[in-house]
Amino acid sequence: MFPYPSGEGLHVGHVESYTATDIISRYYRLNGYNVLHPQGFDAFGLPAENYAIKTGIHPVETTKKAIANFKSQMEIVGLSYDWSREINTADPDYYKWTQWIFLQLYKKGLAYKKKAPVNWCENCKTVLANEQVVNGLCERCENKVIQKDLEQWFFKITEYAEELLNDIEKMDWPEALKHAQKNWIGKSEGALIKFQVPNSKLQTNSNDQITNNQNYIEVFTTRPDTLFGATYLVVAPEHEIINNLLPITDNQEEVEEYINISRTKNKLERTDLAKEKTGVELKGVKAINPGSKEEIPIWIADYVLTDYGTGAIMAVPAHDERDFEFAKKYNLKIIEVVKSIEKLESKAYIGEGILINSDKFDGLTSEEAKDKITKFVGGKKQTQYKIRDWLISRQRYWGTPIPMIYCDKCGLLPVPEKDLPVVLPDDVDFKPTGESPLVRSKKFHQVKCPNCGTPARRESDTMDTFVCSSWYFLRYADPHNKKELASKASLKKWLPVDLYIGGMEHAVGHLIYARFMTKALADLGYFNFREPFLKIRNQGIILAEDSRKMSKRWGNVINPDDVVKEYGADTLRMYLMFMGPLEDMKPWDSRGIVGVKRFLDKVNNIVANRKSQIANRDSQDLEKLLHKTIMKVIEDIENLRFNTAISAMMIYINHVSDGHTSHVSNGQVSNSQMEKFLIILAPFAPYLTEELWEKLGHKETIFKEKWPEYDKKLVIDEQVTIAIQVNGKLRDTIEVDRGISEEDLRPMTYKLPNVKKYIEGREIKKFIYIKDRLVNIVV
Ligand code: ANZ
Ligand code: ZN
Repeated sequence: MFPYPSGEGLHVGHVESYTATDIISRYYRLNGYNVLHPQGFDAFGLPAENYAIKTGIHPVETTKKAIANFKSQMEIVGLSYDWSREINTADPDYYKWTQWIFLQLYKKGLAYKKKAPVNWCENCKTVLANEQVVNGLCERCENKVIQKDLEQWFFKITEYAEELLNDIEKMDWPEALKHAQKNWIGKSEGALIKFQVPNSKLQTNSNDQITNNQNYIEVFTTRPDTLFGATYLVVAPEHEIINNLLPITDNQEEVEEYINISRTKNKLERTDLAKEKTGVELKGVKAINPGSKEEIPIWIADYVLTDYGTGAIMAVPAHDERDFEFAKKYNLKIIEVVKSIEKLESKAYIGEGILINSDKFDGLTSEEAKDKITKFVGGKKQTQYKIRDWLISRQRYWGTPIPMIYCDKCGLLPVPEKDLPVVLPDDVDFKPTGESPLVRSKKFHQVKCPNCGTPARRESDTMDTFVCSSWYFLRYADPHNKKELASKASLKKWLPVDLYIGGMEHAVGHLIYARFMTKALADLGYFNFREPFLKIRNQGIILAEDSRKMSKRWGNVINPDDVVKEYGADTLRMYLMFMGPLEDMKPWDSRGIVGVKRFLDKVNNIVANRKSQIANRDSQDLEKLLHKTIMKVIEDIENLRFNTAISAMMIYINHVSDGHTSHVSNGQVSNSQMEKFLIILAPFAPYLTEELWEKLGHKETIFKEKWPEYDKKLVIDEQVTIAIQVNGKLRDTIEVDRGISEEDLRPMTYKLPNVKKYIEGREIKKFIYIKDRLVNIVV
């Protein structure tokens, strides 16, 4: 995942994931593959703009500086990127295509403008996508997010909800990521059911201006089987029908006051299960339960959301927790309609079961009743998703301008493709006011209508930066193409992405947007694949030495530059890979880094200090260990288990340098053995291995070598260790020749003192032998 080029520079988390893909890339190149390992910069965004507001330095300047710094840091840690394919989302040559994509989506009806209640951050003075609201707070500044009714641009991601859901299982992704996406998409199957609101005033109202004077309320329910237990209706405070009902309620003022208060609350405050529910009854108006034909009251409550289902629910307090709590508080009727096994008095029974108090449906199971009751009342089946269309417009400066024009005569018009890019002006006062700063750039804002030529206005909102990053991987295939986003041939050659590594924080933002974009562009005919990332791995967060999150506030941030200065880039790379499994959260440990440094020093010493004349005597033990090491490193790299690959290489070097259990000593390692070892170490430690390669007399770079093969015969152990159990309990182990027969093994096990103790004087009932692995003696 490409970085946002912040002024802070690269942090160790970046280096962790970038080293992982660097090792993979170098490994596959050494194995003869063509590897595309690109890098670029997600350069638009709020931090640069906020910094500009504070200091007056233009985001173009700060971004340029930050990118230069990032690149030099990336070079220093030895990341083998193809810089000829570098991209920058804030570059007009790039965002021309972001705008072009917008236009294609617009033409397909996948981009639209609509007035809707949206998330608004009063501090950032902009709207936010749902994915950018975390626990009711702005992801950026952690201020409270409120709802506002605003005209905004959306991408119709909901049109792909079902496919986005279904394709998840086909991917090689971490389970946690799959789970997060499924929940975010949030599919529910249920029914739409209409409740009549008979009221003479409404029905005789022939005022044509009221277009929504329907006399029913439609609800979405996942439990139509509980219809006979629906003792009241609840509509969201924003529901349109309130306009129709308000004139005929007896408590208008009270209702209006309630609606006003609920406007100040955000989604989390409204739906949090732990919060006490509030509501107000529309007094004097009733609805008819279409099952029982009973009159039931209508309430307004803000725990019902306007943008889910129909914005109205049938409340079944006996079987829904929120409804139960609400009914208890306001003394509303509770009718049990699903028989529960347990007797629940202070709680709703939310499970399914056998129907009761449901007239002719009594005795049916919930499952059967769902369909039957829906049919009986003329309802219809409905699938509902939690995911909302993606709100992509922002009232900020530092982003891709939305390529649309407003003409008083011709209305809303797309900028003709030949006029792209719509370039971001630089004569702008960026102070946020709630309106896009672009409005204040006359040269930008005032244009001629592309249709009739009269003065018109440009759209002044910019796009969410997640639009820029929703397609960037495609551009790597053909980054300098002036005519197309990327040529079809290049897309076919390089995409989809084989391996994508980044943080889990992008689970439901970036990764859903990129999937949507891929599917939409595939449908527009640009390529055949429908998923952008075949394999994803999330790197774990690296904590500070004190096991807290690294933060300026705690003063515990590890700066990669400092580590490189003190220990070298190879040590930093290898330490980050050695700390633990890539996906684990793990704390920094200064002693660990010293250990890695010592290992690299040993490798250096072995090559630098050896005498060439003794160097050509191979030792058989060492040769076998080398082949085993090569095999292990291959398996581990391919499975992204870099830490255990490094352990295996450390074991080998300990043997070579006579550090450990082995009788093999330094002088016995041959040149050819050392060369093979250097090649397998090279993806991890490119600097040192390149240097030592030269010391061994080579003129070409080590990265043009071929990955060494291992000999299958040499990696098989002749000795195996067999575990000996007595009655299933491990009592001893024994080292024997591979393939030993039961007859040979049996007497040997009986003599082992730890086994003898447990079998002496007892009858041996069974001797179970699993070849080369385990014996279980049953006495
Ligand atoms: C009656 C009922 C009876 C319900 C029962 C549940 C249990 P999921 O699974 O999340 O889709 N609901 C529908 N629209 C809503 C809205 N806009 N705001 C808040 N709640 C809403 O949940 C679907 C259920 O959530 C629906 O089924 C509805 O309550 C409620 F024993 O209808 B149920
Ligand atoms: Zn016009």
